[in-house]
Amino acid sequence: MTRLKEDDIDEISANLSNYDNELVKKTGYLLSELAEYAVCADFDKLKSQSIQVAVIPMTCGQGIIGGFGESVVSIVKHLGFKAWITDSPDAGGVAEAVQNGADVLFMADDLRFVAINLRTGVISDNGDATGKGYAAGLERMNKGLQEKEVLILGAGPVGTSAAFSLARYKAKIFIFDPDLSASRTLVEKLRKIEYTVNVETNLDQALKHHHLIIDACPADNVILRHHLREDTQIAAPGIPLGVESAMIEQISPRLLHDPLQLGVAVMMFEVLK
Ligand code: 2YC
Repeated sequence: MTRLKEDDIDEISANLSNYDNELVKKTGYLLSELAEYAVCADFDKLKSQSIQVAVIPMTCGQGIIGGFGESVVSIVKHLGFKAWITDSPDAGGVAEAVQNGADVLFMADDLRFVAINLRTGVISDNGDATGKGYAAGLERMNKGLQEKEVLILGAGPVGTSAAFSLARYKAKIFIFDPDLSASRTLVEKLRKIEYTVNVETNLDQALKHHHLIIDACPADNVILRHHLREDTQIAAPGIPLGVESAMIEQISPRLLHDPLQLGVAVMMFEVLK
């Protein structure tokens, strides 16, 4: 899993309304609407005012990322909820959050980024939520994916979660992972819900053939100029972005990519289900 750097996230808090404008242009949905859509929730907005969310910095492992907790708070507030970052990190922060009446906790160490609903016990994992959010974004960009071919790059937690959402959208799923056994594991997981996934073994061929792509791999310079067509659309949860930098400007109206926003928004609505 890619660890965010401070400069990946330092613009989030100040640009959330601009983020929403861009998202509406591409998907027709605001961040809050797309996150609800991704988890098939129909959330009563009035209740949001009564829900308290605490974000707890975690110092373990490689420690705190400057601005990470603050960015999560700003995204959750943008969704209409009350949120704050605890004064203390770690166990002290958890105690502080509970003592101050938090209903939902967000916290991330080096391995997991989770949201926990203290009232219901519902837990959302960032990787799973991000996969759902980006599959939903691509589906809304296309006003439906039924029978459409979608290529997923990366059979990790995000790509796997995206595949389950694509199955719900009845898309024709193709998976490429440099590790063939990872692709095969994903195929087996979807077979359990009787959904077929096709394995791509040649990346260049796959990128030349497919124009609906979920880039869930942590590599840059993977999707290159000669892969891109007028109708190419890319939902890219992967950090760093896989599109070659010279092409980002040109593809941007048909590109979904952010370091944290969509995944956090889906986590929030997932723990309220
Ligand atoms: O500031 C803190 O509390 C740090 N302990 C947060 C560490 C987050 C590490 N994980 C990541 O950077 C990525 C994020 C995109 C979410 C999942 N992994």
